[in-house]
Amino acid sequence: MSTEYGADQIQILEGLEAVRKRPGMYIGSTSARGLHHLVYEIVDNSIDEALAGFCSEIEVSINKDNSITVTDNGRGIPTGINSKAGIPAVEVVFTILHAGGKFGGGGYKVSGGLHGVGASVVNALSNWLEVDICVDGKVYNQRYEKGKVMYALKVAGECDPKKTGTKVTFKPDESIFEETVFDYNILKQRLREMAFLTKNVKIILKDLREEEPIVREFHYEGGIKEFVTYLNRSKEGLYNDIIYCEGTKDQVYVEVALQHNDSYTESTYGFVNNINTPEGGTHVEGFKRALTKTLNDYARKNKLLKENEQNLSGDDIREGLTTIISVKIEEPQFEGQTKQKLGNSEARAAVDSVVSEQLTYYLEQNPAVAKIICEKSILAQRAREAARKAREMTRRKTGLESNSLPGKLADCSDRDPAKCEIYIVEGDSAGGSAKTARSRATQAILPLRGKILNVEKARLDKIYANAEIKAMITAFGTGIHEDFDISKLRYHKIIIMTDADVDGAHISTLLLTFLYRFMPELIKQGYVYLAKPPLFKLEKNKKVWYAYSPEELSSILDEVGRDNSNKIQRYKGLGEMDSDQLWDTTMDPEKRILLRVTMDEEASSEVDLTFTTLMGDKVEPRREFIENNARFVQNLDI
Ligand code: TSJ
Repeated sequence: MSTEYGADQIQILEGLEAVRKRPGMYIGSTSARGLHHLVYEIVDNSIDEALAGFCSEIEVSINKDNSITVTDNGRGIPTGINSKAGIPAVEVVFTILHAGGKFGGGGYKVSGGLHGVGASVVNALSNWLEVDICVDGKVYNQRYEKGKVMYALKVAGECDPKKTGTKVTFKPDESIFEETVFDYNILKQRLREMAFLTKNVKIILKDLREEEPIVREFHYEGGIKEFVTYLNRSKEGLYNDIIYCEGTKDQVYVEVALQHNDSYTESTYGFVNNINTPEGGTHVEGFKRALTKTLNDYARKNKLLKENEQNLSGDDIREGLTTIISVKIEEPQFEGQTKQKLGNSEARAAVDSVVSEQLTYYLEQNPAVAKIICEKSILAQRAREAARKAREMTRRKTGLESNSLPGKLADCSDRDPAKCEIYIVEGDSAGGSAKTARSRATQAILPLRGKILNVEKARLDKIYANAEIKAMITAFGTGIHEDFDISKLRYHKIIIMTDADVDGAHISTLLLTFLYRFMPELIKQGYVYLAKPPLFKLEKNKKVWYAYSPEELSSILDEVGRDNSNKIQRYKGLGEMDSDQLWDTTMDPEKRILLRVTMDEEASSEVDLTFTTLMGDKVEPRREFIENNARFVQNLDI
């Protein structure tokens, strides 16, 4: 069969061989992340078809054998012979490296995975891949194994002559990927994002591995406007509109949606060709410039800002603002260490121009909303000024920079941060037990009293005045914001230890929120942990077992026998344990369970949401969070 293919085909195989030899070069990694990228690479092709105006529905199925099927109702990948390669265009797509997009003409390639490499890479890294194209009432089919053509493109059946579309099924090669099981939640999150970014396309995700298949549909007619609504869903909007700007300039298509909410944090998310840019870049810069200038011009013109008053800063205007900036650009240039920052200067100018023009118009048409935004920004400006003063005071008074440590801290004696740990403990009584239990040389204890301030609900001046927060900042030694210096960190393990109940979980989240907002580097570099106290104690014949979950208790009971001599205690709080028990179960580095808190950079908008969801006032999303909260804490480190 393959004798039909001449020298070209040999070259082609060499191309895909290179992909198999060095998969990381083409998909970033062969971990779970790389595995999921395969799906995005395929789906991106259907998204392009939707952007071109020919596709309205995309279905992604996770099959029982962990293969993936992507189906769309687009025009179908062209089956005719590609004049340059002398083989059907579809075969070019799957067997020639870096092919894609431009062949066949008319295709406007804008979306693209992180590495923009396309279907041939997925083919090379799949045990097998099959494509079915429905066009003119016929189904064209071809199969590949590890990138090699199994047979020439053939007509394999008939389909509804009124319908067209493409179906691709592939099974990732287990000898290449370390992880071969698809994670429904990861795909769900990314496909939802894709649906927000591509209005009018319906994306259906099916998990057929379950007894009862899971089916989710993502379809947002409002596109990124609905994305902003979704991100603000656990907060209160300051006005009803989602402000929306759209336009094309210098061949850059720009879409921006924004709304202020009642929180004090800024959430600005940039996307380029549907890919998240966590490090921002020119598109985000263009937006910020336009927003700051337009708002100041409006405030001056309408006397909301008096002549003797200072201009509003960008930070003031973006306090509590959620923004999505989405640009589509033919040849994006990515910069920075991780290539996640947009570099094209025409994107800066395009976003600036589209937003300046349309936001000016919007403010003029909607003076009530304009007034709310200006007043909110002026308040932020005042608070920021007050905070600066408070911070300077704090710095002097408590010696944020000197080494006068908080009075409540029981410090350790060792001075090597790599060996030192600090336990942040809820309540004085548990703090007392922990101080008795600890290993003095390397374990420091900081007991916190009462309710921890929710930094999502407070302005900076109040935050800096808070005693518990001041104590943490001084104990860690790093300083915050512009003063932050991770090399000054005094402990390489910051361990949050709270009761194993709902209140304890709430306190942990408040503490994590503080760390995430004020010292994200600590989380990013893996210095933050949650202690895991046991839930049950089982005593039997003078022997003691501790269980950290109901399942564990049950399996211990199975082992020792379920009879009347079992004495089971359910721990409601750390306070119920004496110091020996606390040491044995939760603090002894040899036996304890620590959960490292991690942050997935790629999922930054979701992490953000996780915090605000839990912290916001609205009850419904909070429940949803508690149900899903497992994904936040990972890496069991025993
Ligand atoms: F490439 C691929 F295999 F990854 C793939 C491509 C996978 C899936 C599920 C769908 C697609 C795909 C490709 N869907 N729709 C298209 N459309 C084209 O390739 C196409 C069709 C017609 C024309 C034309 O100019 O007539 C141009 C293009 C790019």
